[in-house]
Amino acid sequence: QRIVVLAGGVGGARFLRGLRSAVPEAEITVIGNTGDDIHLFGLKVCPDLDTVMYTLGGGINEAQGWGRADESFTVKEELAAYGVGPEWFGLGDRDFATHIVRTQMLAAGYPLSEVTEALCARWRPGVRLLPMTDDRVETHVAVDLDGERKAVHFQEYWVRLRASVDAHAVVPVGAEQATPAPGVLDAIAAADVVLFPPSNPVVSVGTILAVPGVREAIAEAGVPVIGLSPIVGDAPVHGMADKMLAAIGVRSTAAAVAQHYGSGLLDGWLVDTTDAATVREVEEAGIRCVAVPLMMTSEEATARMADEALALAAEVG
Ligand code: GDP
Ligand code: FO1
Ligand code: CA
Repeated sequence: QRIVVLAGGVGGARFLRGLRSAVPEAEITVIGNTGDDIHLFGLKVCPDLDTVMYTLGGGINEAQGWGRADESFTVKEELAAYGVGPEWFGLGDRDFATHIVRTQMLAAGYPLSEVTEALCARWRPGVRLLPMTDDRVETHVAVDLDGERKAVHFQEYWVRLRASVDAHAVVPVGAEQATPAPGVLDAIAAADVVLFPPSNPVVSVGTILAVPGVREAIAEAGVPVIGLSPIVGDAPVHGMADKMLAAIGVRSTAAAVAQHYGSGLLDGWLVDTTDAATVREVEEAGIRCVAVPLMMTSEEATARMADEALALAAEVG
């Protein structure tokens, strides 16, 4: 079985760990979001790709969901002693090594997809991890700061500002000119099923779908497309995804997110059991919908979610 998953960071990575254990024999290709990528201290940082790689490779800080386990911050402290920031983004010593290797390979001319493959040779995530594109795409968020409308990098909005101000627009800068990374369209065309994990619908899955050709390839593949809601009971399970949904005029409910993806893209949608009352609304929008427990409290619970998604795929397919 060939499974393609469009993944962001923490939500995508945790789901993938459950999927991998639910179907160990499946060939899983992950198309990772690179809109969160940022250049810091001259280094290229890819938070969502790294979160997937570390989580599946056993190197993640479990409590935090991102960054390395057993981390120290000596380099960051030394940079701060030189007055070199930003101080609001926490890069640890172990994590720094990843960004150094990545930046060195990029400077030598390797595309991000080959760099990611090289990094994964160490972590052996058990899935094929592809960046959505080798081109530079950076999500920017329009906000009002000091009485002025400004566009800030997504990480600045999310990490420095903690999404404390309203977002007026979310723009994946560069996406329109980007092309899918090698292997992305082929993986979609060869897939038996495409899954949208409980990732951020706007800045994770939405950004991947904004790369020209990806959405079309999914529609043309003619295989079941199944999503799992990141919204449970009118709020994101973690984080501030509601801020991003508000920016694009979508309510923070499981049903609204399903309708935002739309029946032209989605065949099936899983909502949490607490949202069972919304199943009808989703089905009336032409999307098959089932309510099952969607809290990723353990790998076993997450594997059950993956099984439910694949069962729904078999049903609609
Ligand atoms: P990010 O890049 O680190 O923000 O991660 P993703 O975009 O992959 O996923 C973020 C989304 O995961 C958030 O909007 C959360 O609501 C959702 N999420 C996190 N944990 C859970 C969970 O246990 N269950 C569900 N259904 N969603 C979750
Ligand atoms: N998230 C934070 O909230 N604060 C941080 O200092 C931070 C550092 C960081 C370093 C490396 C990395 O791969 C991820 C990191 N993240 C941090 C998470 C990252 O910003 C994610 O993109 C967001 O949480 C949302 O996707
Ligand atoms: Ca992300």
